Amino acid sequence: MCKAVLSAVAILLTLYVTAVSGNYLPKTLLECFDHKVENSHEGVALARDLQKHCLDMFLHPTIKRNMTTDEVNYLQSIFRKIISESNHGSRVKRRTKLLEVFPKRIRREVRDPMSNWPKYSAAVRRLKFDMSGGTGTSRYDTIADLHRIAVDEAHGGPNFCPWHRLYLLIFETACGIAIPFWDSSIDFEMADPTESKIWTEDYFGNGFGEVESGPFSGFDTPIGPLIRNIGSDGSLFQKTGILRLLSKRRFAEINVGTSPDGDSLEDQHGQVHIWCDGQMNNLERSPFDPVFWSHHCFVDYIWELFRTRQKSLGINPATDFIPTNKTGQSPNDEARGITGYLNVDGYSNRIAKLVEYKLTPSCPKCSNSDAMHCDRAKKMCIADDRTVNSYVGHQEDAVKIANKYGLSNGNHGSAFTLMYRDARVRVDSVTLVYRIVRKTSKKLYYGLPQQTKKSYYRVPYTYKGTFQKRLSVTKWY
Ligand SMILES: [Cu+2]
Repeated sequence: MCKAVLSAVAILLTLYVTAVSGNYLPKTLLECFDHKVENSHEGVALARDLQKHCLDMFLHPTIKRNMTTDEVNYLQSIFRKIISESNHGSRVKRRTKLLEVFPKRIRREVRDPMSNWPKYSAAVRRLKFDMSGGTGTSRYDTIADLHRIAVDEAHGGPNFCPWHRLYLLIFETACGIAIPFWDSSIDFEMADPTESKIWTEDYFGNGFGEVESGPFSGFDTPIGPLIRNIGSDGSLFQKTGILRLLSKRRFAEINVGTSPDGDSLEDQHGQVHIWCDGQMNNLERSPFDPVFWSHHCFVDYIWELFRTRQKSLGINPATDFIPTNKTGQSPNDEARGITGYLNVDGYSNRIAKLVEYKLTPSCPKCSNSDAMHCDRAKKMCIADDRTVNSYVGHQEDAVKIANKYGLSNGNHGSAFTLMYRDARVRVDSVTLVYRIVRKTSKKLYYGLPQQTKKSYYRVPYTYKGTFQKRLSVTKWY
């Protein structure tokens, strides 16, 4: 009780001091409001979701929790499965029966009817709500948390590809079914990729606002409900960019920091994270959006195409290392968080052999997919428009969140760095809306502890007129 009073006083004091000193909003919160809403043209409902998302990010401090023994044991059991599976090929025949751990991992494009998307996505949902560990953390969340632990050792250097290759195997083993990859260059070819059928209940669920349709609806994450804001910034994979990578010979030429032209697989992949936004645009927490697995599976697919080409050029990809002084990124360092594995295993042909990739759909058939078609002029498969807008509005009470978590400043992890702005993303000058949103956000923030639901909902509507006007006149491409 006393604590509650003290913290309430502390909050009021903070508000008073910031008001007097002229810093109206905490910087992180202001930046989030500004950036998200500036880049959003989907109307009031989305703006409200985004404002709430900013509050969530602000109010949830990063929990540096340690894994429980049960969680560690669970992960260990998965590692052991993969180890025995990868030993399979090198052992004598009599062990064959014993080691039928996993049916062949055949990975296909999400929208290829053979990809088993319905089965796979159901398995993901099962894992998300699998609380059998009894620790209050679902099996999905335990695996997703590994990424936060390995942020430094798995990004910004040569270990990006090998670490994520092992990471995909872990998730896939837990699901018990091959991960379908998302070739986002199929969507990039559309006039407006945010209209792709992939953002419907048949595939990833809605791309704007909190995810409330499809197999991942209602997913909660450590930084609030699962949310997306597709096409606001960044870029999807582009065929020209992929071909550029595939024309290189050595790993160092496609690696971030060592590629001579500043182009790398990791940078290109980061653009897609930014494009999806929400949890996907949070370096530590991105695996909490299941889109992560299919996106990273495509990154791994590109790497495998690269490796295959290397072999044809007489280069062994399993030993094509780059010297690095980055902590935990050397080939013989342990793969961070993946006990029993070294980074070198991620490069190995033994691990690569566990997976078989089917080529991404191509013309004229485009795998007979119901979500893409062959453009005969361009000679490439292009994603279909969804026929209905899958966005479902959502209303949440900011007061509840504030009361539950208290107004503490939170550190929510660094974002994927922005390399360049793609001309096709929906960014144009929104000075007027921007100014109004700043004002309403300020009100929203100040009002948090006492504000009634009614006045909270009134806030976004104050700029409704402006938004609708802009929607009718704005074309982003
Ligand atoms: Cu990552």
